[in-house]
Order: sequence, then C-alpha cells, then structure tokens
Amino acid sequence: MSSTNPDTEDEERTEPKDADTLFEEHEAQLNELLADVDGPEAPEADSHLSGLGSGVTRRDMMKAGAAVGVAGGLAGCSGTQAFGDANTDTKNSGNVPDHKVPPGEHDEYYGFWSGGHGGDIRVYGIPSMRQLTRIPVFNREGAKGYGYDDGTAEMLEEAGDYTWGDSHHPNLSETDGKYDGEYIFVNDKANGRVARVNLKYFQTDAIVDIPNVQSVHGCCIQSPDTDYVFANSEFRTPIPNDGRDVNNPDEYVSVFSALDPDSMDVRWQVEVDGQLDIVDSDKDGRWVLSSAYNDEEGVEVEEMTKDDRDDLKAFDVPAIQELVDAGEYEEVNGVPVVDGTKESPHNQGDNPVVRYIPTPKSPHCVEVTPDGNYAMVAGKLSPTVSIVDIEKLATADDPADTIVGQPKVGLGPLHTTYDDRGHAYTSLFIDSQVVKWDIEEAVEAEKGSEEPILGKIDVHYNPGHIQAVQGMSVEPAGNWLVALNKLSKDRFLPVGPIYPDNDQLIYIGNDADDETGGMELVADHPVYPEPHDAIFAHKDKIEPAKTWDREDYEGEKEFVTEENSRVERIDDSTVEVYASVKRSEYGLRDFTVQEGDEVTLTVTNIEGSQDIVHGLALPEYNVNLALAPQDTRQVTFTADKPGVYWAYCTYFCSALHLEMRSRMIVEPAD
Ligand code: RUQ
Ligand code: CUA
Repeated sequence: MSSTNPDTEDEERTEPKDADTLFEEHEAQLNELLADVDGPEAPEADSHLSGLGSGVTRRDMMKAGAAVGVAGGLAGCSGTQAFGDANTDTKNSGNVPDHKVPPGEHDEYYGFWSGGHGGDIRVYGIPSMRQLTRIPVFNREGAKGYGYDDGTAEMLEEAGDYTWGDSHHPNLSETDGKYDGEYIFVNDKANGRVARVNLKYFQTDAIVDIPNVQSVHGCCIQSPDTDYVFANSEFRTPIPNDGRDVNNPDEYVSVFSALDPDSMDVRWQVEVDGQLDIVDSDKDGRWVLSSAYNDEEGVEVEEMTKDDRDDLKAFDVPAIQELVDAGEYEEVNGVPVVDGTKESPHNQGDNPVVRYIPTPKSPHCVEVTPDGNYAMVAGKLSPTVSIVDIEKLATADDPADTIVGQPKVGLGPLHTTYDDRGHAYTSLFIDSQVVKWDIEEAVEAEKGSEEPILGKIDVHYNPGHIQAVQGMSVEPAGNWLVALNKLSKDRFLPVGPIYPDNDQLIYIGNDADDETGGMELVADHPVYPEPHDAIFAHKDKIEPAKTWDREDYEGEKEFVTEENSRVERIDDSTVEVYASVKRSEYGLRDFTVQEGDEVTLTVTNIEGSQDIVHGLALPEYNVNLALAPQDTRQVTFTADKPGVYWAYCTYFCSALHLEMRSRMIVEPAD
C-alpha cells in the first residue's frame, strides 16, 4: 500500500509490477481475509472458460478472468470454439414461460435500473429485457433536453451543479406496502444527494443535496406509506466538513438522514458510531435497518476489514421523531442531528433509539422479507446470511439475540431477494452464483448450516444485486429474477477494454428438487456501465401520462399558442420570445434580437397527438429543448454572437421535419 504520508514513502521506486504479480497480490489479500472462512465447497469452473485449465474453480474466476485477459487467452481469441458449448448452462425444462415478447405486445413488468456513474435510471420491460427509455437524473442528457431548459438546468444547479452522479438504489413509492406508481427515489453516491422521479412524466422533478453528508449509498423509502425517504452516508467525514479535524479520522462520522418525500427537505439526521452502508425499512413504519462494513472506522482497507463483526444499526424511527419534536438535538448546517452513538443518553436503558447488532463480516446488504418478519444481512467476507427477527428488535435484552438464523450460503454473499413462497435468493459475488434457500428452515436450522439451501445456479460473472419481481414489496410475484452481474468476460462480442455488465434473466417460478432448486437461466443482456440495483413493478401499477397536462405548469409558464407567438422587448438588453410548435412549423418563422441581449425563449408544443414530440435546437448557443405534446419549456441565454442561427427540430416528426425551422437573427451591436 502506498500512501502520500511522507514517513511511509521511503520505498524505492522500481519497475512497474507485471500483470501476474498484481493478480497474485490481489489473490493473496483476499485469501488472507478469507483465511478462517469455512465456506461451502468451491463450485466447479464454468465450461465457457475451459481455456483456464483444470483445477480452476468458479471461485477462482474473479481472479482468473483478469489473468487470462492479460495473457490474451480469452479476450484475444477469435471464433467461439474456445468457449466450449455456448449453451451448456442454459437448460430448458420446458416449464419456463416465453421471455421473448412478440412484436407489438407488451411486457408484463416494468423494471427500473439505476445507471451507476452514468447517473440515470433505465427503464426495461420484463421479461423481454428490452430497454424502453432512460430517465436522466444526475446527468445531463441531450436526447431528452434534460439540463438544457431553464427548469431542469436550475434544478441541477441548485443541487450542487455537478455534471454527474452515481445512482445506485431506485425505490418505488408505496401505499400500504404496495407500489403506488407515483415516484422513484434514488441516491447519488458521488455527491451525497437524493433525487425524486415523477412517474407521471418519467421525469426527475427534485434533487436535494444533503447537508453533513459526502456520499449517500443506502437509500430506501419507509414502508408501508412512504412517510420518509432515508439515506445513509457511506463515507465518514467531519461534520461540518469545513476543514476541522481533517487529520483526525476518529472525529469523522456517518449520519442517517430522513427526508420528507413531498418537500424533499431533510427533516433530521442521526449520528452513529461506526459506519452506514445499505438500508431497508420494515413493513410497518417503526424500524429501519442499516448495514455497515467499516465499524472499525478505518481509513485504509486493512483497517476497514480488521474486525470480524460490524454492527447493523436498527433505527426506531417514531422514537427518533419524538426526540426531534422535543428539541433533543444539535443543529448542524440547519439540520437537527440526534445523537445516536452508543454512549448517547438516548441509547441507555430499555428502549434505545438505535440498536447496534453485531453481524459478520464486513457485510453489505440488508433486505427485509415481504412479510416484514426478517431482515437479511449478507456477510460479504463471511459465507453466511444473518437473519434478524424484526419483532425481537423491541424486546431482546442482548441485541445479538435478534439474530435467529445464519445459513451458510457460499462465498461473497451480497444481496438477497424474495419470491412468494418463502424462499430467499442471495447473490454470491465470489462464487459467481445465485443461491436459493428456505427462510423458515434457516431459522430452525443450526447457525452455519447448509441444510436450508435448495439449489445454486451459475451466473456470469460476479453478481452484485439480484432482484425478483416485486420482491421488495409486500406482493412478491415469484416468477422472474435478474442477476446484475458486474463482469461479463467472454459472454459478448468484445467491445474494447471497458466491458458491458451482464444482466441475466432467471426464471424462478418452478420449485424443483434439483441442483438449482428449479432456477433456470433464460437470457443474457449486456448493459452499459454500471447499474447497481433495480426494482420491478407490474405494468398495471404504473400509469404514465401520454401527453402533458398543462394544468401541471399553469401559473409558472405560459402556454404559447400560434396566435400569441411573439417577440417582446422588455428593456434595452432583455428580450422575451414566445413560440408555439406543431408539425411542421414554429409559431415564429424568424425572430430578431440584438447582440448582447438576454433572450428568454418560451416554447409550447401545441399538439395533442401522442408521440409527436418536437425539439428546438439553436446551433452554437447550446440550446436544446425537447417538447412533448402540450408541454412548454423555457430557456434563457445571451445572444452574444451576431449572425443567423437556424433553429431546428431535433425529433423526426413528419415528412416536413427537415423543413421545420426558424431563424434567429442576431443583429450586430454597432
Ligand atoms: S451496491 S453490489 Cu447496492 Cu451500491 Cu451492492
Ligand atoms: Cu418537429 Cu421534427
């Protein structure tokens, strides 16, 4: 480990390490961490990667894939023979409904994927896995004019004016624990923000930059009625992070934030000991649980992974709300911050507001079962999943007693999802598998038992999140599951050194007494980097608008008709231009402004027909509006370059689309 710390920098600079050395070092580091992990037997290698030679297990593939790539073995080979029989891992029992949706027909479910450091949300149909659209959130997006009109540009500006974000966890709003189709809430890991997407228009309508927080990782809504949105700060920092305590990591903190879903204001925060990672809510609005992988409060990887246990934090939300109402907090950067550390007076006695529950080892996820009885915390560096009995949170004397089961599932367990028949499915990052297990059996079995395991299926490769249809709501559908695999290695035509991920569709509607427990892999889907999580809802739960409803912006923006298209000079240097748009003309065939004018363009698509979208682009002025039927957008810019500028339509809207233009004439100042 190198460090910029001067007293550790006396190592002499030598030749760069070769690929094999780097690979061996990573392997050694992981092996050391896993040294006392008594995991289940390593699964066999995948036949696709048979070029690796015998003796290489699936578990080694995280490593082997990298080494082979460097050696040119797989990445460089031509033809497909080297991969063996490409279909060996796709068995078909004949009991799997067709995942291909015929032309003209619709999918049964919506899937909302986070876009990772692309910053967007992607919308897919399930089971076809066809991409239906993308919703820009933290990113600017030319195709939807997002970040270019005044409304979205100001929203992004007020939320910190970053040009990107890292979206990880999309959450659908709920009523009675069921998806109500109103909103998606999603985190920005990069800049400590949370955004709201309005599902009437599939459009981001709010972004909040959370004070006292550098990175938001875990993000969830409160079940059953979305009374709060919760956000975990993953990176510990001083608060306020204004230069104090920079060299004093003991003083850094993580906070748990509660947001109002309507105003998107931060209502309160709770400071904790240790760290916070992923979060999920119980099903009746009392407990919210956050996992942690760095309760060591380390700043370097060796420190972060030192201990065998990290504490799951269970927040008693109504009790915390009472403290806030009673003024029991300190205000930091305008936000009430409640002391939730172990030493806090609020955590003494029989009813601590934050319970600290030790879970093994550097765990990652926490996911609550559809019936609300349990929360699963997967071990990551432990081969187990810890089952927390949510009812016991209020009563157990020893927090450790809330863990009522701990099946041994495999190596690198990360995330868990659920069907409608009492089964849990956990992704195994290191083993590159999905494991299916029985929840009640796991509660009854000895801790560390493999008995509750019903089957495992190979995935390709290294799954992070897995998600089953509606598995996070009270209405799991129990038919389709997607494994969001981080690496695709040999699965697709090579596209250069940044590979697509591989989202694999698995049918889970059958229970069978076989190797996979009835799970069947049905399709591979390359995905653009890098989704982290997804959430799926039945199509009947989402009711998007087909055209804009002008009442939704009445009083804010004028609905510009053909008749009132006009140029209004406000003063010497300010001009307002109003134009309607329809096939195939703008309400103004040209408009003239003076060099140096500040111009505000207000444009309305007056059409009522669905799917007739127009654009308004102004070359060299960075103007790019997308106008759905009945929508109005505004853009403000300074006309600082004299000349003729052809405003044109960006959406191919009619046979006269190319002719659909207007001229902006900027007369030179004399
Ligand atoms: S992450 S692979 Cu949810 Cu950001 Cu787990
Ligand atoms: Cu309007 Cu093309």
